[in-house]
Amino acid sequence: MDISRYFKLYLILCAMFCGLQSIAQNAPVKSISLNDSWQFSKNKQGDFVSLNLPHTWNAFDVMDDKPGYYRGAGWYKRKLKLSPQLKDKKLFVSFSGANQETEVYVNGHLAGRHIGGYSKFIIPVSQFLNYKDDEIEVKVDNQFNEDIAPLTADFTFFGGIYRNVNLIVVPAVHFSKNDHGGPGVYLTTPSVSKESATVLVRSLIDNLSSGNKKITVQTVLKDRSGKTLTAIVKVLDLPAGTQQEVTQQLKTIKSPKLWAPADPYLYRVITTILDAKSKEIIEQVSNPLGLRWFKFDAAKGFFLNGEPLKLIGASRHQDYEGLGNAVPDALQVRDVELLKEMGGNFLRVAHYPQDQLILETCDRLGILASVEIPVVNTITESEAFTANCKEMQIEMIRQNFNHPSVVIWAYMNEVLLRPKFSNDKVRQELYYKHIAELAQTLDDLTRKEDASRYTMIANHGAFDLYHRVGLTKIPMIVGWNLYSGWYGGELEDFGKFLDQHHQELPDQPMLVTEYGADADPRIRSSAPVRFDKSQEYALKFNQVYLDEILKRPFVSGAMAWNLADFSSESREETMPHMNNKGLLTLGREPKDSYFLYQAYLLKRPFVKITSRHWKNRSGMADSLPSYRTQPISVATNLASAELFLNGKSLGVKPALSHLCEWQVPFKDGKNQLSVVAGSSRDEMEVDFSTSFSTINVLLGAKRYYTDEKQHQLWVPDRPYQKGLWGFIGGAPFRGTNNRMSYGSDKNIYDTDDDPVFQTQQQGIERYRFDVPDGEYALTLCFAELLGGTAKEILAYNLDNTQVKEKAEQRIFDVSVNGRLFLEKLNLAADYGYTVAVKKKTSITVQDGKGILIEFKAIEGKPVLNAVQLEKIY
Ligand code: GCB
Repeated sequence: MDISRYFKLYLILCAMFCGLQSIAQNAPVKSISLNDSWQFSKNKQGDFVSLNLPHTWNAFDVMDDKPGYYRGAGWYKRKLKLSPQLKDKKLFVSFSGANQETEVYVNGHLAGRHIGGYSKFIIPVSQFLNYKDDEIEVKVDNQFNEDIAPLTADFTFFGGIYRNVNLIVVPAVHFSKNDHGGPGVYLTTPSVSKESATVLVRSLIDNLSSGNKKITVQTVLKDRSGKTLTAIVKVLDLPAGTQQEVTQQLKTIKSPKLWAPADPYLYRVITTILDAKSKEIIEQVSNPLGLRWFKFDAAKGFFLNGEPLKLIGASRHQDYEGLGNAVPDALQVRDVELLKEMGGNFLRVAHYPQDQLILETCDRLGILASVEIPVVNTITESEAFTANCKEMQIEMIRQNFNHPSVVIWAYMNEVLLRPKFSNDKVRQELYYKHIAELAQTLDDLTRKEDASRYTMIANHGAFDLYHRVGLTKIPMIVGWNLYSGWYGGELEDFGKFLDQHHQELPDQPMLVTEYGADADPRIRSSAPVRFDKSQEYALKFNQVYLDEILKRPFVSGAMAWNLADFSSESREETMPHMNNKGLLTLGREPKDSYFLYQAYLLKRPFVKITSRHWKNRSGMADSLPSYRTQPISVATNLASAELFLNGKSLGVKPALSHLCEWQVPFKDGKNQLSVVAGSSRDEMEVDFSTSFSTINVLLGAKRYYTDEKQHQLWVPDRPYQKGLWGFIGGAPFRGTNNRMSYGSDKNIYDTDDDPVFQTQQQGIERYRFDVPDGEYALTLCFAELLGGTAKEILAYNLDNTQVKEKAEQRIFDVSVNGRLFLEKLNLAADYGYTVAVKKKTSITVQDGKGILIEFKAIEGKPVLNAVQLEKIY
């Protein structure tokens, strides 16, 4: 070969690529954040306050005791300082999300509106601008609208402009900003294998000018390091006022670097519009490109790039402690990082599309994902509802189309949870028919929009109903949200459900789209039971579920419900207004179960004391080991571990389903714990108090409660025993739902320490403390747990067999050491139902007599919910 010719060609190519690279670097700035300097008021004529976006008006009212939260309008306004030089450009305001109906006004003119709280929308504003003293006003309304999903759900519909807002400035010719919030450039990979990959780039280009334009569309493929691999150019005539679609096929990529969780290799595709003559850049869009292929197999599960891969991860809601859904970017990215650090490889973006950052981070970290629109629990049989659902689905698909992490588009969650028309079977059948039609419409639409991904519906465990209505067959994947051993049934029912229904639907790929148990980070138990909200029960629940999921190849994967605790305003329970099923707290502290997942999923050697946050403990000051001996569990992926207490071995324990457990005889004061497994270790200090100086006892409870705010430790009660303390007479209160084996799950008003008041000894006769002589402060805690206004049983409580509650008339006297302390106490009449009542007194204990509290019934049964004794001197 003529070497000089070869060299010449090399120089030409070099010049071309260098040119392309410099073009890419000179792309004009076109998107400017508009989050600052807003004014807000709930009333258009009212007093406005200054704030920055993102913002919600519900961050705090969702947490108060008053049922409900503000659902109505909010007004935002802001000045725009625009240079007159921008007059020849096209300006748009892009909202990443505002819940849920939005109207955008520019200088008093309605510029555009948007329906739906979870997708991006772009409003063209140029025609209303004066480039002098422009003002933008935005009305957002989160009131219930029967035509907009979600209608009801187990999460809070925070109102406001709660995601970022940007100003987009582009020339009259640009990638379409009028494609349902999508980027205007869409990548597909018709074929990918280890040997080669083909890539199609489809661009939508608008010419909003009054003249015809000749442009060049140039697409460049870059590798991870930024090196240009291939480039393609197309020249195009754009008649005035038209939109053109351009499809470019990139040169086949040989031996492509594949995208996978272990190495999420990302190429970049940079598409540029240039003036055909001057070569001046008009606009540029950059997209990530991950090359992978995948399939869901009904019998063998999920395959990525030809290899089986069990999908394990969690679902995510978008709110955060103290912020509602107005969460800064960094905290959102952190959520996906926490999922990755847990060893997860899948994120169910539930129950609605979330900020772009989430999927960007999934792309970058190698987390696969599903995304869904918020059709939850129920639908409205109206044309408008259907139209809105379709629009949401299109927005979701187009806006997130280029994320290689996405493998599933979903569109319904538990739509048959509480079917309407339960008193009219004929009408109900019609309702079911409409649900099936809506599902079919959304499924067809999704397959048309994107043939490269799978479709999915997530159902609750009522298999027969979903199957009969047709929802198990319409989507490509069926998702099951299963809570056996929580809302109803036993833990063992979970595996049975999977086997039985796989047999009934052998050709349908299956995911466990939800499973979980509430764990209040403040509650612990050495005798965990369903619905006690202890971290220990959640640990056990997750162990059973993970074991069952992992041993069945036909289960393509499973997503814990939920990555983090989240706001659900209408919930009561130990932490009212919250769903505590998170593996992380609302402030993203790991709970015990998070460590369990790490033990199941991480490849590197791992050992962690799961109850590491239970570091302040309290027990009984006696010689009985049962009250000083408390459990310690350790999560590990090694075969066994050895625990040391203050340097002394407590023995080696085998890891059973990734947990080793010890009963640890704590001593008063600091206890040093360390655990060793192979060459890995973990340690913690437990501060144990067995003193008589403070005793906080929960009556009728088998759980511990830590009140971090007041640094108080509450322990479960016990019957009186000489030399100690305890109740005499009565029985633990058991609420009227059959999920709880003790206590109530009602919200207790006027306190954040609901667990202190939610359990109770009913029919109590006496309470005795055999404490040494001295001065004491005694506090009795009460709440009437029976009666009050009947509330609707929340839909997500799948086990709806609530026994009708009967209020009890209850009047009693309480005396302390023979002196009347509370006379004719009538909790319901004096304070109201489920209200926290605390009565404090001081006592001088003399002559070794201790403290005797006596309860005398006048009507009904006396009760005591908790008792607190503090030694002053
Ligand atoms: C479900 C729902 C989810 C709830 C969850 C729960 O099945 O899909 O939205 O939050 O149960 O915790 O009850």
